[in-house]
Amino acid sequence: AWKKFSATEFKTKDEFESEVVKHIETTLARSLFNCDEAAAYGGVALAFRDRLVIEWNRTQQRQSSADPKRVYYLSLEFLMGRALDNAMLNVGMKDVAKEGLGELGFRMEDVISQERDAALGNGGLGRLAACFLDSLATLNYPAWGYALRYKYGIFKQEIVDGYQVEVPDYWLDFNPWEFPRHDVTVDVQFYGHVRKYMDESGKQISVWEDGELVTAVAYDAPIPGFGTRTTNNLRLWSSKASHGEFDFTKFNSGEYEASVAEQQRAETISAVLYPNDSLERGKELRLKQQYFWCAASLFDIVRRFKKSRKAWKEFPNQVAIQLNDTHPTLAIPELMRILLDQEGLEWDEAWSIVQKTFGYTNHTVLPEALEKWSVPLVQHLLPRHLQIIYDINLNFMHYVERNFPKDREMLGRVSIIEESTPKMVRMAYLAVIGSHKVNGVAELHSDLIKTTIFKDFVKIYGPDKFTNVTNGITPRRWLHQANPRLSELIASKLGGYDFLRDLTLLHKIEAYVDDKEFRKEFQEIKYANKVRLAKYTKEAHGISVNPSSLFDIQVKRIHEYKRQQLNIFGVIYRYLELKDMSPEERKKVQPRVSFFGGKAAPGYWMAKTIIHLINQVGAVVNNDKDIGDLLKVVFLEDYNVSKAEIICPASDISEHISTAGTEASGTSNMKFVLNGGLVIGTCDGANIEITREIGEDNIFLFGNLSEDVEDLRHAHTYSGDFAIDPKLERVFAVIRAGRFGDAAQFSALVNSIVEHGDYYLVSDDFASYIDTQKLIDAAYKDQEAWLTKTITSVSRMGFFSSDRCIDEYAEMIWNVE
Ligand code: 26Y
Repeated sequence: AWKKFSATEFKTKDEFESEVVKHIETTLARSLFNCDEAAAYGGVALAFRDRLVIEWNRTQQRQSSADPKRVYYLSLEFLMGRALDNAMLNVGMKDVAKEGLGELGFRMEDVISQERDAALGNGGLGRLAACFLDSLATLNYPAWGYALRYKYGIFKQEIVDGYQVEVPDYWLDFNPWEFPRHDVTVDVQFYGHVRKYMDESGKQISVWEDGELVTAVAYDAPIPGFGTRTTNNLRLWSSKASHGEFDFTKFNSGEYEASVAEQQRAETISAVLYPNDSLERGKELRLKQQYFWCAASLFDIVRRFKKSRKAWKEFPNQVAIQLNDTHPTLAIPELMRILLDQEGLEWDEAWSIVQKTFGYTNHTVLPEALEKWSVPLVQHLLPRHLQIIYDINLNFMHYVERNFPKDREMLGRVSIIEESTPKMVRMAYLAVIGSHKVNGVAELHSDLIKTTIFKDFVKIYGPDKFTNVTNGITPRRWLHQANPRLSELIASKLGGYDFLRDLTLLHKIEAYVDDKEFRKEFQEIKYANKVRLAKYTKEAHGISVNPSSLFDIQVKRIHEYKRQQLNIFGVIYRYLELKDMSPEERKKVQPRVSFFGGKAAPGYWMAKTIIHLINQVGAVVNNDKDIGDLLKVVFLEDYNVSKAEIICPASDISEHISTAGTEASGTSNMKFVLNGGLVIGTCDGANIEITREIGEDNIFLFGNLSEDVEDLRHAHTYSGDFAIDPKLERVFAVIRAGRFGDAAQFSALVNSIVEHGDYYLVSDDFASYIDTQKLIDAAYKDQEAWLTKTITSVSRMGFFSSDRCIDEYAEMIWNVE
């Protein structure tokens, strides 16, 4: 096995065992005689943590003395998943630990699965941030992540009678991976008002006074790189009342309850992750979260910069801040406030520093997901920031006016302030104006933002401000950790694990595409991964599935634009066709299991209805004696990162079937293909680049193109002869007939297509989807040809490493080495 560096702690299994025992008996104060798997997990995690911490301290010390330009990745979400397996693989002692654990009477998998997921995110954006941290450390970039230490991560999903029920995710009762830094705190101000006056030199001074303070306390988590000593830091802020545990004046005057209430009010700020991933709702508490986190992080960043005693103009040479979507956009006016009000810089100098410091990544073109905050709310909560935003806007309006004197409409279109009632602050515009680079997350998406939401800004700033960085995934977690046998097979052919640090080396396995032994092993690994998922499905859901069936998987947040409804309507159509067949005909059919998984935002009724329909269809189909193994429908409860590690290696086909132009990139498409699955997909997001890399013979594309979407939508509403596809009409007929339970429960879903304009083009793409699924059935029959496609695809996935992606950010946006 590969070893990272000369060991600083345990080197042998005996030393490892004694470390584990020491931690169980002393750190955890548990007796070895009733040591369960939870205690074993604790002991192992602490043993590995000790090793990580040494390198973590060294990395931070090295960086403090070299004082290079640092990257700060501001993201409200980091979907880290579990840390132990990752730590073992990155430190490179998993084999030693496995042996040692065996002697102590435990199985590695059981111990690993004791850990709760760190689920501080909703979906793709949060997981992308986690992959980026892994790559930043692996590539030795001096980088910090900044986020909130939510007490509750994304809710746990339970399915009760086919419906989603949300359960709070309290994940912190035992978390060995975080280190509270009670000495690293920042007082963050809210509310109050601004007093302006002239100083002796005649300069305008603004003072933000009164209001209330909430204290941010830092909690740090080590982020180990793979094959390197670099161990970076993820800093999470937790909120607490700023006067210590109690407000002593109130406490002493007998207002005990009031003082505790204030404490709780402060703690509410970092209490819970908002579970919406596409609908912006303008809640005051979310704005408070955003400012609390931006203010604490910027204070921290500025404090670190000031230690170097460099001039302010050096700030952008020392600091690059990446905004993960608009959620941290308040960092822009906050840095302005620090530079103007606290450091006394002039506007122009401050603004130039700000623009050079920030980069902004956009993850969506859906209008309902673009953040806007009402002016009265910002005025109330952050009065000084609102003034600064107005000043930024005023300067910007002057600039636009000078450069586009003939286009008077332009001013209203690009103003940061939307002239609605109430007025709104458009955060995406503020982010564009305050950054030096704006990037989308896949080629199509980066092109689309230039022609839609940011069209005018391309005219104003020129096209060079806008760029593309196609997303990637870390091959350490999504290949090596999730699919160790495949990783080992590849390593055996490539002469080692270098491909995990340079994924383009994968191309060398294409030479083995005709190698009998290799093919056999590759196929066996896929089968074993399907057996693993089948076993999980039986244990978790009591549904037996045959691992020889074609495994068809769609796992992602539930959203109309991602079109799980298209998938389940397709499943119903397949079921109806099977029912129509004679027993003889059925014998020729390719058996299939349709797996679904994903959470619906708690307030998103249509998404919840889709989950309900999937479960109702499963209840009918899975118990139909005519059907048997020919079709099974499984809804995998509570899809999360650790489940994705079991699911992604087990697909034959995965579905990435969003309405063209709506999915910015998608990243699970990459995970499935890297693990030897094929894709059915639309020409959307990164599917397009995946096709370019692996070849169009190796992917099943269908459906309308993004350039046709607008016309189709228009036709639905105005042409008058919009007719539902006849096959889809047949599906609707059986739903209406109550075949899957009370039809009324699904009427809104059906009517969104039949009566309300089919915004997501389900009917337009249905026939093409069904035809393509038939092609897949036929293709799967030729197992040898299928295997060739999967091996070829894996070998061509090198481009989609998040390492490539991070190197592009470093060069094009951050200017760091
Ligand atoms: C404003 C708030 C409601 C909000 C919160 C979370 C809005 C959006 C989100 C999360 C968005 C998200 O996860 N976007 C996904 O980002 C991935 C990484 O770039 C993309 O691959 C994926 O296509 C995109 O939907």
